Amino acid sequence: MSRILTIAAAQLGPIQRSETRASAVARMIALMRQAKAHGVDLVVYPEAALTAFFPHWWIEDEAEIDSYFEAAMPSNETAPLFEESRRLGIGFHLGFCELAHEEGRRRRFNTAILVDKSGAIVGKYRKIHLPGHPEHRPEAPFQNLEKRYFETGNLGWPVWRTMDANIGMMICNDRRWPESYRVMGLQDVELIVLGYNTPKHNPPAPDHDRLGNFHNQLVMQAGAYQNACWVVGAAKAGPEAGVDQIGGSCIIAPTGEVVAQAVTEGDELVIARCDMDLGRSYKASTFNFAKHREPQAYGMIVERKGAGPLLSA
Ligand code: ING
Repeated sequence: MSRILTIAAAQLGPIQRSETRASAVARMIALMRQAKAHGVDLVVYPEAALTAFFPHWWIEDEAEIDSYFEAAMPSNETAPLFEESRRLGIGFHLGFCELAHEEGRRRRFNTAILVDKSGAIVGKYRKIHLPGHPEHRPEAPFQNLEKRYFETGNLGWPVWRTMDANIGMMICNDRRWPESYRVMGLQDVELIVLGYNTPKHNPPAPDHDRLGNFHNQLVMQAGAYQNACWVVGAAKAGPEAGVDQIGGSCIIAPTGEVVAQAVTEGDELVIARCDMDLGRSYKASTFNFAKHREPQAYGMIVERKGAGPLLSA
């Protein structure tokens, strides 16, 4: 009996600074209802899907910063999404900015949750690779201040058994780092879901801009193939609060092939039937980790943060 999950990457167009959470949630519910008509089991929404991506601008007022965070999940504004999930019997992934109170202090994370078909939160992940810079760069056309507004995620990369599959999460910049996939690959992950906000222009490296969509797919295809798992990426796309962001939401098979992708930069469902057993032949041969990996040779990957002296020196 094959384990088919029909999955939708629910790409969102821009959420402007003036747009309310209620409006964003209404857009997401509309996509969830469309997904139901296609027999979808799991809907993947983007990173920071409730508001404009505020790390793109410098904010000093603490209350204004907190206004982009969720102090509860679900909250009054997001409860309708959970209720619709339960009513339709559809699970979902949601990226949002989490305000937590742990170890006696207020803590801010770039977070994602996995919700099952009963509307219950199965798992939570907090973004580990925070790109950009903590300081204000007034000369740049926009900022990327995730290192200022968020703490590094402290939950690792867990994998959960739900919907009869091993499902894990990462967030945006995590997808560019092979370690993110491999930690989950070593837990026999079968599906990784992620959201992203990726500007078309990268101020510190404008010569990379022409390759934005290529790099987006390259890293997810590599991660999928090298860990024999499905990867689903959902963009917050289009011109948002003065920053133009790539779309390119897609569903990638354990073969490394892109099986479905977005063709707009707005709200768009990208749907595919995903056989959770498709990675088995790779995990039994090419990527049989237990048989072929050589961890004793990999020490440098964990011991060093940045590049260091040549082993041959
Ligand atoms: N955004 C971007 C990302 O990793 C970025 C940062 C943009 C990196 C362009 C490289 C090039 O997709 C987030 N939110 O991580």
